[in-house]
Amino acid sequence: MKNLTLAAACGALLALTSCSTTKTKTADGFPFILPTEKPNRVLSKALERNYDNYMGPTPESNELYSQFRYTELKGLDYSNHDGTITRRDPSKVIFANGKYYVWYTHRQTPTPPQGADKSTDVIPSADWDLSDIWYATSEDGFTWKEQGVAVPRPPKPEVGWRSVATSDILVYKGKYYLYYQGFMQTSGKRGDDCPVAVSYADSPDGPWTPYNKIVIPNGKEGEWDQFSIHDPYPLVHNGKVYLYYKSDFNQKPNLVRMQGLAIADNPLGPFTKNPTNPVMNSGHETTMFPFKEGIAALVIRDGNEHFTVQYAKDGINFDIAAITTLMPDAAGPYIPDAFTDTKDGRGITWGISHVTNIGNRETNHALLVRFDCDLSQDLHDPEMK
Ligand code: AAL
Repeated sequence: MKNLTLAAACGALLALTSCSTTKTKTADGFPFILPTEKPNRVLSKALERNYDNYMGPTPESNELYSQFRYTELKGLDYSNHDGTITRRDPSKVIFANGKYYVWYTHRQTPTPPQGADKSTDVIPSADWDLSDIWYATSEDGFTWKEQGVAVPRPPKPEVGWRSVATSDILVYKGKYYLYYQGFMQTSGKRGDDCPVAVSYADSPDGPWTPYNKIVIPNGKEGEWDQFSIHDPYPLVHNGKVYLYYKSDFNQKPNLVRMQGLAIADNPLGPFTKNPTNPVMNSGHETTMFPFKEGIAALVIRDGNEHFTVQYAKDGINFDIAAITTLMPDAAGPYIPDAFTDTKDGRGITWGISHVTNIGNRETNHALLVRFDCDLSQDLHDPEMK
């Protein structure tokens, strides 16, 4: 009896559905069901934009739209969250020797950050001051084993003597390159000023040899990137090393950060800055990945176009492809084709990012988390149900 009722209900539903799909147009010819192609009629500005400006007219059809999920990492000890230990600004995740690797800024100081005026040789000014680059490995991406220091800050006056922070990894012709911010003064004394340095190794476990030279120098006086080159982010594209970075017009106005590109034939340079820099008018930390024939980018936090995912066929001229929310800060995705010079980038589904502003004013620090998303050609489920 129950089955019969169910069958009858299904029949009625089918009849209703087929009835409504036969009548798919309104009086003015606009379909009831949102068409995947731009309708051939006069459209409002919002509808025009819906078809012209994004990678698809709906989240379902837009492979660069995703929501984000977060999971606490197991295995990294924060003791009592008193702000004396921080882990932040993770690199991309790579897979080598049967496990995942991530590098990050690690600070362990007697006190939490105290601001530039109170900082000393042992008291940090900012969360990333007096830091070294550490690394961790994992077999499943959720439980991580901290392996200790990869690149320590070198003795004065070498590049990065005050702090080495915010690293990212490049694997190129069987060698490993870690790029990072090399601070030569306390962050916050004038601004957050630093150039980019690099160390290299034959294995992801090191030992790392510092190149001891600046590889991405600050811009000339008056240029947008005069004071800081932050968040170096290398990929292999068009047979070259494409290294994206962030700078900030001397941090004025404060809520604007932009991103530029420097290109080299070899990981140790020389790098040539793209003449139309900055290539991104918004964002904070850099997060790019090969997508189809071009490069996609997560644009978080600062600027008019924050909380967007953008795309550039040539890796230089970026357009907004999707707008989203709750994006991972300083995301370091796992990108299987980051260094293969792919012409059909598949996208990303997870990585490590950081959460800042943990604790109160006195114990401020950051921690690493895992994010999951679906910015992938292979498995696109924007809501990740
Ligand atoms: C981060 C990054 C850079 C800045 C500081 C530490 O979010 O943009 O690394 O220098 O903040």
